[in-house]
Amino acid sequence: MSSYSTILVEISEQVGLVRLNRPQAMNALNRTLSRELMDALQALDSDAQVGALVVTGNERVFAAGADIKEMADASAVDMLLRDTVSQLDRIRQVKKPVIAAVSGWCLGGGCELALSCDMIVASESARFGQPEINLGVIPGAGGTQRLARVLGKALTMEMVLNNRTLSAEEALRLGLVNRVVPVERYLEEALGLAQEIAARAPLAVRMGKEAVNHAFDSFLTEGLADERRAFYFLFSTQDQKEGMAAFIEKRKPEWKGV
Ligand code: CO8
Repeated sequence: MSSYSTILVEISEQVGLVRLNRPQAMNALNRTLSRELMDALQALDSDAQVGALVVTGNERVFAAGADIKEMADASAVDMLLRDTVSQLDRIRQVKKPVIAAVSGWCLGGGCELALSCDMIVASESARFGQPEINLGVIPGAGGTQRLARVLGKALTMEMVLNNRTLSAEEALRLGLVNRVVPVERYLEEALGLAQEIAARAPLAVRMGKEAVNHAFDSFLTEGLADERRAFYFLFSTQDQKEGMAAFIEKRKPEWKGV
């Protein structure tokens, strides 16, 4: 497990902890990180000593989304062939409960990763958003589907179409997160919750997770596939090239609608 370059993994008291570790890039989910994260989660899932998993970033950022620099010049076909989204989708195969411990920015693919976990423990500084519209694209790893299921249509539209972000308190009130605690305690709180669940009857926990997920599963697979196709398609537009170049060059994009 020590051979990962973009994450840190540890196991303690029946809980497997994965820390996203690209602080210089705000934990942006590049291809290596996405693959390593899912490899680690699957390895922990099949480790008999582990009963629950926690995914976290650092105090300042959970993850600022997919790596814009890695995909700025990609064509739609490049995106389809790389299919990084399928990498992240592997989280749906994890059988043990996965808790996201979120502090600071939780944006784009980072927000989608947190939403793919079974529960979210947030620090007071957590901020959730889907800023893809600023880049000339849309969420690609489930944001449109999972946010709509929890928040409903009105607010999800604002988030996806106009980069409306949610504070930790709003996210708690709206049912997106389980708990909000001071920054100093968010990881400890998530680990504590994971330890409590890990000490419970393993098979009942597994079936419980599966059963709750079934409540959300109908049409999810279809919705995810539609969203993914639209996300990849947008890489054939000039606006995506402009939007991502503008982010990297730290300027305002000029949209052309082509
Ligand atoms: N990708 C690549 N590099 C990034 C990213 C990113 N998503 N976010 C930040 N960085 C880099 C910056 O370019 C900067 O690098 P450098 O020092 O070389 O200039 C460094 O991280 C620090 O960032 P900032 O200087 O911008 O830090 P600030 O504290 O001023 O701002 C923010 C922090 C608000 C998080 C800001 O960095 C930001 O807005 N980031 C981009 C957020 C975003 O647009 N996310 C959506 C990306 S698209 C996406 O996620 C689509 C998901 C589809 C599927 C996922 C598959 C994996």
